[in-house]
Amino acid sequence: MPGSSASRNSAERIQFGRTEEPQPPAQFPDCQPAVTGILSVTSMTLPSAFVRTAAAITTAAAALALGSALHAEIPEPRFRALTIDTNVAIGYGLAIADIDGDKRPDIVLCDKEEIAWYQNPKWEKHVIARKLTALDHVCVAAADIDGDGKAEIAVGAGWNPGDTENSGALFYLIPPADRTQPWTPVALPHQPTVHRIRWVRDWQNRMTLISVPLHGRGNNPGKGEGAGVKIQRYLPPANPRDEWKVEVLNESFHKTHNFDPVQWDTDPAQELLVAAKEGVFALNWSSTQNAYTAEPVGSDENGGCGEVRLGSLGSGKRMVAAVSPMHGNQLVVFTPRAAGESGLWNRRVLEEALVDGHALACADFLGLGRDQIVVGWRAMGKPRNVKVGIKLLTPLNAEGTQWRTTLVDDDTMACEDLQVADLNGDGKPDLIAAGRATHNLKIWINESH
Ligand SMILES: [Ca+2]
Ligand SMILES: [Ca+2]
Ligand SMILES: [Ca+2]
Ligand SMILES: [Ca+2]
Repeated sequence: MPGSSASRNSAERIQFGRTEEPQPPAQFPDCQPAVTGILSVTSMTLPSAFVRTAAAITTAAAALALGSALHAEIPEPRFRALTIDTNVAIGYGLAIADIDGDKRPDIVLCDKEEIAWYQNPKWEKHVIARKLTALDHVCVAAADIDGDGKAEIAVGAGWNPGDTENSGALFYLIPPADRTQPWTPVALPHQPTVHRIRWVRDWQNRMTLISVPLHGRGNNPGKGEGAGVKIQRYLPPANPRDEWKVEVLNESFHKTHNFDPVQWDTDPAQELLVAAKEGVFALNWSSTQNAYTAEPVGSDENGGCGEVRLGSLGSGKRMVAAVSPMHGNQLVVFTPRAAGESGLWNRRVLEEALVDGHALACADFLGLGRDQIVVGWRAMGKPRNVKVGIKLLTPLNAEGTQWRTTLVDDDTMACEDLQVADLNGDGKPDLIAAGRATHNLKIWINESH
């Protein structure tokens, strides 16, 4: 039942307090494709795993057969795909937030040379910034930081991962009264290779901007050795044109490709799960040490991790999903040690045939009371006959020891980034993704029962 699953889902969310995008209060009319995009609507029960190697096919088939035998009651997901934009240059980053204050979540896209938002429910595109730097834009953060119901936006740009001295840029965008018109950029101090930013709630209930660059200053970008990456917090002043206070939270990791603001403990501040060459770590403020501590969660096996998201296996049990290594082939899930045991979490490989895994989310699309994992890959630099797409992995038990793989997208999405949000207000999480080689922005409305 959608209603009971939604309540179960929100109970989980409150328990873990995981970062949630603003949710609309009531169901919206059906989401519609933008008139500018090529309409691509499919409704299907999705086939089993897309895999390219015989070994992987065998593994997936065996897992599916096992899952079918033991858990025939777990439904397959159903999605209705809509293409929102077919002219995306690279589609570096997505953020979902209500930009215009109508309580419907909108889609913000950070593309190579523009920042745009797509207005729910018709998805009209509004370009609000162009070419903030000569180099590409690379990331975007959007959330309502002042409580007026309309999201504030920050952008990372100046992208050149090969220049670990002089690249990078960071901007706060001041909105005009009409938020469909161009916003005014305010440059903030930055580290080289700014790569991922998010608005994160701190221990004083303030929304602060967290920046996680990819490399430490002066690092060899291939090896990721030398100075650690400076993970920074920016405190917005009342007037965004005034000086922003900047704090370094951690500078001990390398190749920190992504992070997830999460609720890791019982205090109201959000903690950060960071994916790095060294593994996965939970950054948490320690009042006794008066500093940020880094709790090791996931190992550096296979070259560490490049994507990370917190999920739930239900009944208060957490899981951490990750792509290993950066731009990697493996989808892994870390689950906590048994009570009383210390050390790194248990590591389980769910997929080994990803080609350039680059996007990840955990959400309960099926209303199971435990999350599924969505992973997208882009096959950058590979021949076009190497397929791209998105898979959804369903834990078939509460221990996370058996999984079923479902193909959500078969070769139409070279997934650069993906996000989950309930776009149409029906209580079921939907999927949003942006593609590089496929030059598209798509949503998948969740029609699972
Ligand atoms: Ca809106
Ligand atoms: Ca606001
Ligand atoms: Ca906390
Ligand atoms: Ca929905």
